[in-house]
This record gives sequence, structure tokens and C-alpha cells, in this order.
Amino acid sequence: MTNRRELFKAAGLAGAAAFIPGAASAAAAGKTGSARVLRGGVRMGEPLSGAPDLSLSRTFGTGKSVLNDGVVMNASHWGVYKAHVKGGKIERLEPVAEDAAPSLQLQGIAQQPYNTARIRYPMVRESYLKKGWKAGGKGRGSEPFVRVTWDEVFDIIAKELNRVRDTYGPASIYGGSYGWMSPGALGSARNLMQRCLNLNGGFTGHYGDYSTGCAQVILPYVIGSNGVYEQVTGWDLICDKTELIVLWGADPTVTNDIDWATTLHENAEGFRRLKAAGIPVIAVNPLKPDTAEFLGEKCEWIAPKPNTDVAMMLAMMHELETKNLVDREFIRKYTKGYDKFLPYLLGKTDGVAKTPEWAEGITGVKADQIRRLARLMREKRSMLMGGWGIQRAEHGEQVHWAMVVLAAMCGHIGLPGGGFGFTYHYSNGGAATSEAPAFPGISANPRGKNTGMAWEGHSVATIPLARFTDCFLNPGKTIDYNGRKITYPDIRLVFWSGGNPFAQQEDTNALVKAWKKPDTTIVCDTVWTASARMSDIVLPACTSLERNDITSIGSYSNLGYVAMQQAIEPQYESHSDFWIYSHLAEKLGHGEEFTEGLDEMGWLRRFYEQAKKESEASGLEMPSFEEFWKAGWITFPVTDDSRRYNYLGDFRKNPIVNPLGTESGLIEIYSEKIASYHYDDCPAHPTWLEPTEWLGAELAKKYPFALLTSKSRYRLHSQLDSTASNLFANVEEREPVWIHPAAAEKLGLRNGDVAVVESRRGKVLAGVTVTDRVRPDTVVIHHGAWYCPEEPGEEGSLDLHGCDNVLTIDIPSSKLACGNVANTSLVRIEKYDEEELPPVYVHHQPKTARR
Ligand SMILES: Nc1nc2c(c(=O)[nH]1)N[C@H]1C(S)=C(S)[C@@H](COP(=O)(O)OP(=O)(O)OC[C@H]3O[C@@H](n4cnc5c(=O)[nH]c(N)nc54)[C@H](O)[C@@H]3O)O[C@H]1N2
Ligand SMILES: Nc1nc2c(c(=O)[nH]1)N[C@H]1C(S)=C(S)[C@@H](COP(=O)(O)OP(=O)(O)OC[C@H]3O[C@@H](n4cnc5c(=O)[nH]c(N)nc54)[C@H](O)[C@@H]3O)O[C@H]1N2
Ligand SMILES: [Mo]
Repeated sequence: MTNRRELFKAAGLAGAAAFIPGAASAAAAGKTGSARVLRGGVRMGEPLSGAPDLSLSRTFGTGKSVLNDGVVMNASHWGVYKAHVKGGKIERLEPVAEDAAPSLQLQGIAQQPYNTARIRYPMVRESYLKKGWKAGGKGRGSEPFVRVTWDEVFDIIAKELNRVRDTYGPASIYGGSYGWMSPGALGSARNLMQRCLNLNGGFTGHYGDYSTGCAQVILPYVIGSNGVYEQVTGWDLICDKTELIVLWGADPTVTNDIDWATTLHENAEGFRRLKAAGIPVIAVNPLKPDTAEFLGEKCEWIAPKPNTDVAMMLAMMHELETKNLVDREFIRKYTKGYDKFLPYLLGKTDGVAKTPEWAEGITGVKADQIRRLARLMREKRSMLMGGWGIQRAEHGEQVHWAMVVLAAMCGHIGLPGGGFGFTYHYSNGGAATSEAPAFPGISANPRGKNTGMAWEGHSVATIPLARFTDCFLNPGKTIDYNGRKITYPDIRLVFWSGGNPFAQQEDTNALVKAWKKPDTTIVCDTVWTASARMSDIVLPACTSLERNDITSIGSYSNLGYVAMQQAIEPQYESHSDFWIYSHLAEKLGHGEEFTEGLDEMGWLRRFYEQAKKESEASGLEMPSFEEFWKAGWITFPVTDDSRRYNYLGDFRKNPIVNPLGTESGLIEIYSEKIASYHYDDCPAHPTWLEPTEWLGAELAKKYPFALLTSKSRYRLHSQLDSTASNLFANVEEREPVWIHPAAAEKLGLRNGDVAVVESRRGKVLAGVTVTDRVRPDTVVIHHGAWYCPEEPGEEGSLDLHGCDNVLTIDIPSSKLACGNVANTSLVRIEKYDEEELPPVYVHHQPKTARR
């Protein structure tokens, strides 16, 4: 029998060092909160003292509080925890004992409902309230907001949605609404909004995401699946078999803090084991990752110039080929197109042999070091753990393609502990998958049709996600995308729910311009983000501590289900997204179809019963919904087989019986399909292509630093910026800019100074943090500080807070993926010398007016 405790025991946990410095692992102490074991090994938590009363529905308000003081269960992207509630207020959040590395952000999460930037009421921009869409977009961001009632706001939105749909067709409504919202089967802010829009005729949606814009488009051509949302080889095999780990453009100790669902941070345990096992790790990253700091002396750091990794990988391949070290048998049996790639590698097609010396000139990494890494990866059973920041770059498609080809030449793919894996840094990929069925969730398409549904002869459209600024600005423009042509619709109304476009999208100033173009912009969020401030209509959603929901644990591991129990009443006039969109649907005349006659608890019960049925069909007993709710969570067993999962092992065993999903069934080093597109910016095999902005460009004379916008340890993108989490790292209230001591000295910058960081697209103030953890020609501003323009609503205004995307470039990675290029920008830096330092206002309420 297996259970969570045994899993941790098997993980060799005793005495392991804490993953996050200062955060003790409760799991390491051998504690467990799981009380009862059911048939099949399902474990159930102990009854909680404060679980909300199930007998009363809160969804449409009973007027009577059903909340108790005591302890309730809740969860978020950052983990599973118990909320201690007293006098209707949250006292603290306590991580469950099974959490292998409780997040540092729990304090910030506890502050979320009460934070200073909370959206308190439905609000409408002053002139929009007077004139409706005829007010025009000019005043967005600068005008005050006026408080309205929920009924009024639903009225305004419903009329406007119908006007735009009837006048221009549903494609003029942009409802792509990308964002990380909060987890939960019912509370999906985006699905609920899209459910509403779908019932009302449809909307323009998007392809892809920001995370893996390039990798998820290229890898299906190369390995036949997206490669980035896949389970990878388990930690048991890694710890037993792997002889070398190459952590290429990844920082798992930072990025595994969160999960798209919720998490028990199992990979913290994986990395502890790896450290204890003494497996050597080489981190390739212009920034020395936290993971390298954690691993200590067993981790070597190689720091290429940003955006030059493909050149480095090509040189490694050149070394393997010319020294006859390639695993020819693997190439013959499992790949296609090596012969077509080789002439390029050897310089026969372009006169440039991709030698280590050639790559040294581009990457700044010594040729000998490149040779050595190539040999090590070939000679040792190596696992290439590839991150994703590295493909958020111009020509980012080439990165993961080159990684796969390099791993193929080394020949370890499909051997236990060898090859590559692209999720060790994300949502704890590699942690064993349990026996649990997938938990259902609310559908965005209640009529079973996709966003492509037509409304009275109008078809709707889909655009590549990161091109939305371009789309708003250029209706009717036709672009290339992944082998086809796309014509932009004429967007008149933008509706965003659970995402922060002014944090996510590159080139904020271009977005300031584009965002003023539509007739109407609507944002539904919990806090006054820059996106909310730039909108006409703002809807106050409640946080996940103020509503009920259920989430699964672990996007890849699916360890169990957590009741996200309402701990406190929604603050001010906020409501759950389910409440908001049920009411909007009702205004639009689709109330019944939207709710299917169920309230919040009714839906949760339905989802749970569905999962229970499926679970029991496979011999795993789940408690009744009532018991589950009282206990707060259940976890499922994990088998030994699952712990020893070997990614691509079946393919290796027999590629005929277990072919990949590519055209040839093999790994494609050369893609006929991509060749047929004739794209000048995405050739048919991995290729080094110079980006527009990089350290080797002419422009680097004026803008001498490459900018990285890596993920912050202290936020999830922009989330928690208005809470205590923001205090961990800021300098003079600003987001830090990390700069090397040598560079800082040249510029006369010292720790604690404020600097102006400027690109061709904008300027920000940032707090100087001097550290030798970056290359001297590279600086880092971590992603997600809220945009806080000195002149609100003005294009080109100085950002006072250090918002990375004011500096970044908004161009497509290539015609293939049209991915975002968040890590391809050059900047210059100088000390901010004005006497007065303008205050950062963005964490407070915006200007308001009375009507
Ligand atoms: N320069 C640069 N840019 C990047 C990146 C980078 O590395 N560098 N990373 C990119 C990546 S990978 C991503 S995924 C995107 C992320 O972009 P986003 O997902 O847009 O970023 P978040 O800050 O997570 O935005 C989520 C929003 O949802 C709100 N929210 C939370 N819970 C709820 C809820 O229950 N209801 C409602 N209605 N709202 C809620 C939060 O307050 C927040 O404003 O950014 C991308 N942009
Ligand atoms: N704490 C925290 N965790 C997160 C998130 C968060 O916001 N905060 N966001 C989540 C989301 S939505 C996603 S998609 C994942 C993203 O996970 P990733 O995309 O892997 O995260 P990043 O920090 O953007 O990039 C990883 C590393 O790549 C490095 N890098 C950037 N450019 C280059 C380059 O040119 N060459 C090399 N060799 N390295 C480079 C960066 O310095 C960084 O250390 O993380 C998730 N986890
Ligand atoms: Mo992401």
C-alpha cells in the first residue's frame, strides 16, 4: 500500500535541508494531517472545526451568515492550507503538514482580502458613465471612477455587449482574457466570463499562451506532442540513474512555488534528494539561478549571453559530430532528417561551421567549456531539464528544437534518467502521478461548441495570444501563423476576467495606445491592477478565501482534491465570479442555461459526484460529499510504477509500435512541413538566427545591457504585488534591477540607489541591487511589478515602479509561433538624480468622483 507518508519516506526525506531557506518543511518532520484511509488507499483529512455549513446556499444570498469561526481548508496556486478564522477575520494561514516546502507567500495571501488595492465596488469611468461608449477611449487611465450598483453595471454591460454584437458581430468582442486568476473547478474567472459571452453569440479568442508560446508550437513538429505540458521522468529514476543534470534556462526552486491548480511542492523533495545523492548539475543561465544557490558546490554555473543558447547548442553538436561522438545508432533508429541538418552544422550551406570557437564569439562562453559540456552530456547519462524563459525570445522556436536534437545526438532519450524533460521547473513536473481521476470543471461552452460558434451568420475569430495589441491597432491586417493566414477582427469591446494584460503583455506603451482604441473595456479582478485602472467598467471579484470551490492538487501529479472553503464574507461589495457571471447571464437572458439551475454548492456537489463515480469504477473509494467537505481534502495513492515513470521509454523500446505523433513517427531534426511554409524566420531545422536586439547588435553600443525578466520568487506574475509579498525585495518601494558589481561601479550605482532603466520603448525607475549573480552585460528586472505611470493614461510616461514590460519588445517570435519575446530587449541605465522620488501610488485606491 502506498500513501503520502510513504511517498515522503521513500523520498528519503529525513534530515533533508529545507528547500526554501528559512521555511521548515513540515513534511520533513514526518507529520501528517491525513486521518482515515479508505478502500484503495484514499486518505481523508481530519474533520475541521469551521467548515462552512452545507445546508444553506450562499450563492444568491440568504441574508444569514453560514460561516463559523474556527479552521477551514483552502488552497491557491501557492499551496494547500488551513485558514484560522476569528471574529469573521482571517488570523493566519497554516500550511498542511504534507506540504514539502510551504510558500513564503502565505502572509501575502492572507492579506489579499483586506489589501489597500482591493476593488470594493462596481465602478465606471466618469465620462463613460455619462456618455457610454461615445465617451471614447482617451480618458482611460486618467479619469476618476464613479461607484455604481451591481444592477446598474450589469445593465450597462449587457446593453453594450448586445450593441457591439449586433452592429459588428461577435468577433468584435475580445474575450480571450488570458490569465492566471485563481484555481478552482467552479471559480474559473475566464471560463465563467466566456460561458456568458458564448451564450450571447461568441467572441474572439486566442491561440497559445505566454508560458510556452514558441515551444508548444514547434515541439509537435519535432516530437509529436507539445512536450511542455507533459509528465516527465520520475524522481526515483533521476536519483537512481542520472549521472548529470543540465538545468538549461530553468530555475525550479523559484518557479515550482506555484501550480496552475494547487500544490504540495513535491519537487522540493525531488531537488533535496538530488542534492543528497550528489548528482552533478550544470546550470546554463545568464542569471545564476536560486536552484544553483540551493544545490551549492555540486552545481556549476555557465552564463551565456541572453538569446545565444542555440549557437551554444549547435557548437556542442558540432563537437559531437566532428569528434565522432554522436550516438549514430540512436540517430538512425529514432530520428529523421539528420542528413539534411548536417550540411548546415558543418557550414556547407552557409560557409560558417558551427564550431565552439564560432559560438564563443556569440555566446561569450569559452570554446573549451562548450566542448567539455558536449562531452559530459554524451558520456554521462544526462538529463536536460529545459525551462521556458529561454524560448520567450525572438526565434524562440529554435531553442527547444535544438535541445531535443542535442539530446538525441547524446543518445540517452528514453533510457531511465536520461534525455530531456521540459516540466521539472513547472507545477512540479516529475513528481509521481496518483491514481485519481481528473477533476471536472465549469465549461466555457455550455452548448458544447467551441468559441468558433457563429452568431446569425457572423463567424468569430482566433488570434495568436501575444498579438492582441497588434490586433487592436490594426483591424483587417493579415498575418502568418503556423502555416496559415489570420486576418485580425475589428475589436470594439474588450472583456478581461482573471488576467492582467497590463502586466502580461510586452511593450506597455504600445498597449496604452491600443487599449484606448476599442469602444469599451471591462475588467473583472479582485484588485486595482493597471488593467483595471485603464478600463471603463470594473467589476469587484472576491478572492478564493471568500467563496467556495474545489481544486485538484498538482497539474501533473493530481494527488487529490481540496475543498477551498469560504473563510470570511466577501469584503465590501465584491462577489464570486460565479455570482457575477450568473447575474450577467441573467441580464442577457441566458440565466437558466448558464446556471443549469444549480447554485455554487450544487455545482461543487455535481463535480464531486462525477469524480467519485469515476474513481469508484477504478476501485478507489471516495467519501461522501458531506464527509469530504467536513474533512477538507482527500489524497490518492501513488504506485511504484508511477514513481518510476520513464518519459519516452516506450518510444525507445519500440518506435514502430509506439511511434511519436510527428509526420514520420520519429524525432524530426528536419521538418518537411515547416520547410513547406517557406518562412524566412523559421527554417526547417534548428538554426541560429540573430535577434533584433541582443548584445551582438549595433544597438548594444547605445543600449549596452540585455534585459531578462525572469519570474519573481515573491509574486506569481503580478499577483500579490499589493500585499506583504511586495516588501520582501523592493528597494525604495521599487522593483529591483539586478546588476553586476563591475557594471554598477562603472555607472556609479550602489545598492539602494534608484536607477532609470530605459529601452527604445520606455523608461522605468528601479531599485539597484548589486549582485554577482548576473553577467556584467546583463540586468534582471523580475516580471510582474504593477505598472505605475507618472502620468496615468499617457503613452510614454515614466513608470515609477519597475514594470518590466514597459521595456520589452512586442514583436512575434517568428511567423511560426507568433510567441511573445519577453527576454529579447536591450536597455541602458543611469542613476536617478532628481531630488524628489515620486511615490508609488499604484497599490492604493484610484481617484474617484461622485455623480
Ligand atoms: N516580460 C515578461 N512578461 C511576461 C512574462 C515574463 O516572464 N516576462 N511571463 C508571461 C507568462 S509565462 C504569463 S503566464 C503571463 C501572466 O499573466 P497574467 O496571468 O495576466 O498575470 P497575473 O498577475 O497572474 O494575473 C492574474 C490576475 O487575476 C486576478 N485574479 C486572481 N484571482 C481572481 C479571481 O478569483 N477572480 C478574478 N476575476 N480575478 C482574479 C489577479 O488579481 C490578477 O490581476 O505573463 C507573461 N508576461
Ligand atoms: N515564483 C513564481 N513561480 C512561477 C511564476 C511566477 O510568476 N512566480 N510563473 C509561472 C508560470 S505562468 C510559468 S509559465 C513558469 C515559467 O517558468 P520559466 O519560463 O522557466 O521561468 P522564467 O523565470 O521566465 O525563466 C527561467 C529561467 O530562464 C532564464 N533565461 C531567460 N533568458 C535566457 C536565455 O536567453 N538563456 C538562458 N540560458 N536562460 C535564460 C531566466 O534567467 C530564468 O532563470 O513559471 C511558473 N512559476
Ligand atoms: Mo506562464
